Amino acid sequence: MFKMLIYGFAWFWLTSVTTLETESDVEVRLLDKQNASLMATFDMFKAYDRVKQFVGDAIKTKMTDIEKNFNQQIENIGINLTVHFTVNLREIINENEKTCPLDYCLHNGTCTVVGNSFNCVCLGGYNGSRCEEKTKITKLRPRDCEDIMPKEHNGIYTIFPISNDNGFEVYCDFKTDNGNWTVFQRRINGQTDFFRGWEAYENGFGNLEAEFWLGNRKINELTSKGRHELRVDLTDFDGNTGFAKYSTFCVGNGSTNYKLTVSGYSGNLGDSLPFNNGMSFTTRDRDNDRSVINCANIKNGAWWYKYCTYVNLNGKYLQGGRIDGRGITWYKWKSSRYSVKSSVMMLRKVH
Ligand SMILES: [Ca+2]
Repeated sequence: MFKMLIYGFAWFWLTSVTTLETESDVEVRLLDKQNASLMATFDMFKAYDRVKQFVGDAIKTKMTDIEKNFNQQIENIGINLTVHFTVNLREIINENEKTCPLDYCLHNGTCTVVGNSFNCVCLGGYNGSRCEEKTKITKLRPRDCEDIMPKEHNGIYTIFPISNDNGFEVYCDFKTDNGNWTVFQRRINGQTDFFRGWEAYENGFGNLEAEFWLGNRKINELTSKGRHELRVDLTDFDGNTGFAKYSTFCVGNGSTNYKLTVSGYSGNLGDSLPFNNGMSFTTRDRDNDRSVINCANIKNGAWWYKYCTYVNLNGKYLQGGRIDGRGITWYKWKSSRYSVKSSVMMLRKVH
């Protein structure tokens, strides 16, 4: 019926638009060129978007100077009216009053008018343009440095090894040798005392940004699941550098006195570490080595001493590479009497 009226009276003046009590109807009064009136009632329960826009404009501008626009709209309505009734009148009115439709934002979200559209600010736990989606809660708990994202900067990150729900901080190296290394020892200037007892080595000490020992308990946690490799980087006082990698590296738990498992050498420092393979950790106050004396005291450090060692990276920091058997040494690189300038030990999961 409506369609017929539109084509039959295409040159009517539109004189007023009135909203009826039922939200789905709009009453439109038309006049032809002889001022004969016609009242048309639109079923607006689901109005076509362009009708919605047009009627909104009509209300807002109080029916002035819209004849031309109306005629164009009428043609469009005539074609699409039965197909595209999608918006109820309440929304039309709300838009013209510049307020949000009732319950536009779901789950108690807050709605604001932005230009010709609406914006929802959702409560915690919801997102989406109308707060319709429940936010997926994903726990970001990296197990090691490999899980850290993004990997832009070397530095301190909190990780959560499988056996540790509380997590702890480590220094991650994302640059060296394809990255993803967890650094567990660093010597650079001798400002941190490494001649310490069992408890200190068990729990760790020092500054992760500078000199430190991460701690045997944490090293055990980091190497207890899956296979890991070890990398050691050394620098002498002339600026020469060298490295050693071991494709298998594991430190046992406290019941083994943090026993070392290491094998699979590559690098240019020389293969000096396997001598310590299978040994427990020894500190100056806990002698687990095979020597009649305590190697930690002789070597001024703490290590997986046997009787005693070819590698002593927790030894005494000696300025200028001074010749001293208690220093930070790697036998096959600089003998056991040259103390290096810097030492870094780090581990990484092997896939
Ligand atoms: Ca001993």
